[in-house]
Amino acid sequence: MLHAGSRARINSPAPSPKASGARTTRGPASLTVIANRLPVHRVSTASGHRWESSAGGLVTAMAPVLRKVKGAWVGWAGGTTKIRPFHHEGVSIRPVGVNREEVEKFYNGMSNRTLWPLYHDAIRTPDFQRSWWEKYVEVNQRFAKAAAKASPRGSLAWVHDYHLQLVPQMLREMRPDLRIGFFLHIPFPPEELFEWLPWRSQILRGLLGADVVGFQTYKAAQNFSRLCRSLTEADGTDTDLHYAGRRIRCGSFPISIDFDWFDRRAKHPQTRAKALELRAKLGARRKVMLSVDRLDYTKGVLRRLQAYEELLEQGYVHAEDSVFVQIATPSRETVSDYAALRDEVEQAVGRINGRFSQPGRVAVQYFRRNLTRDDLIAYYVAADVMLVTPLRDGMNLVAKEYIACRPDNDGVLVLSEFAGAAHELTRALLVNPRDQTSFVETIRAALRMPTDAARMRMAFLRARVKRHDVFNWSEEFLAALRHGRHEPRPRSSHAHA
Ligand code: ADQ
Repeated sequence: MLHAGSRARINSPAPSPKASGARTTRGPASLTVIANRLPVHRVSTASGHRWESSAGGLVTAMAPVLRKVKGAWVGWAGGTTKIRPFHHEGVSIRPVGVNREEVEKFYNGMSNRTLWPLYHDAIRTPDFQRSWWEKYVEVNQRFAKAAAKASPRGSLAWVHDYHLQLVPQMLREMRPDLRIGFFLHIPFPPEELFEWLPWRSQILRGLLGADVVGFQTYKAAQNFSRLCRSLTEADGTDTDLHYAGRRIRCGSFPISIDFDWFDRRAKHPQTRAKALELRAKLGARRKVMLSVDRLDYTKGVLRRLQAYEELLEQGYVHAEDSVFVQIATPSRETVSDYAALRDEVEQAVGRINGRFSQPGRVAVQYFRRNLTRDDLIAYYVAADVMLVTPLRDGMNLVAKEYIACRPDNDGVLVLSEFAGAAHELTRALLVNPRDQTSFVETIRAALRMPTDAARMRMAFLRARVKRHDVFNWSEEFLAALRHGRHEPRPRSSHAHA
């Protein structure tokens, strides 16, 4: 998903050869992507500004397909100034205007204070405000209108994420000739949580406007289908619903990364040199543990720090022989829960360092900033153990990026059971981050894992992510959308990573 600002400053990865090669040649006749954010961001220059491609999985996956079919991308540019449609690298960019009040109510309010926490196990209590909902409806209507205008007759429209759940139905009413797909990047909650939503049936009906509704996991698809059967007139099975005289396919389409691109960058001599330099700075003989997250309460940063503090407290690790590097991207800082989280994290880092750091040996290295792709990859290459331990996450691409950056099959991934990625990456060390005792034990096991065992696990993980990369993901979704067919993978088929 493209969060405002979350990836705007990182370098765009140059697409791997697959992106422009044979695997994307079977493109659709024409495609419109509808996502909250545009795939470009504005960069100021001496003579004004220019548009640059944003980084991130969705842009990497969709840009080559869109270029090929001369498709369009409907989205918000991030500010409140009016921007005219333009072309960028062969893609028609169709900006949707969002004014200040709408940013507050549609984006910060309904999207990020109602839907985001509700869909993430209500880790923070969601707030329900009618005025936010009204703006959500209005802005969704605007996106639908822009998509209707941008889409040629009989073409495909692919709507993304929780900000735009009403768009499929709205677009269908305006343009019944389109085939409409929807993909949710975040979890879809179980019935007992979703039912809190005052606008629950409107949201379900909005999604049922699509021909294909895709989720990160089979469980999420199942939650959706069950809710549709109990709260709307839809009937059918977990993967095949009938509603308003139409057939709607639901299924899991786990998103992935451009594996080859990360793999190549990780092997590059410059990256290797940068990683060595990092290791030398961190302490060449120290074990390096790494976490990379948006600073979001779903990512479990505090629990991870607590587990690390216990490791230090118990004397299982010492600042002389190990270091934990936490890289955190500032995110949604105008929302109060996020500002509070930042304070709590920074206090915890200060407390741990105050207790356990040694002269020249800081226990927790904390960086609250965006890194360039190359710097981020150097950290992935430098880290002995990667801790990806969200309390709930749709997928989590960081876990897959770390795997792609371990061409020598070394390194150990500790992964939360509550990340969508855990359904595929079963050879990681899986952990329940709320169970501090086993969390501490799992980190110890990761630090002490014999090299052969670690290599075997990593080889399996790499094979899985290489086989199922982001191009594979978009092809599968578009094939289902074009042909109305999707062979859902049973959970067990995700398990042979
Ligand atoms: P996010 O919640 O943003 O995405 P994630 O999947 O981990 O989470 O993606 C984060 C991306 O930002 C990664 O590509 C990572 O490399 C990058 N990033 C993080 N911190 C960074 C930093 N400090 N500097 C530079 N880059 C940084 C949502 C859902 C996820 C789902 C994705 C895609 O919440 O569950 O995997 O969409 O569907």
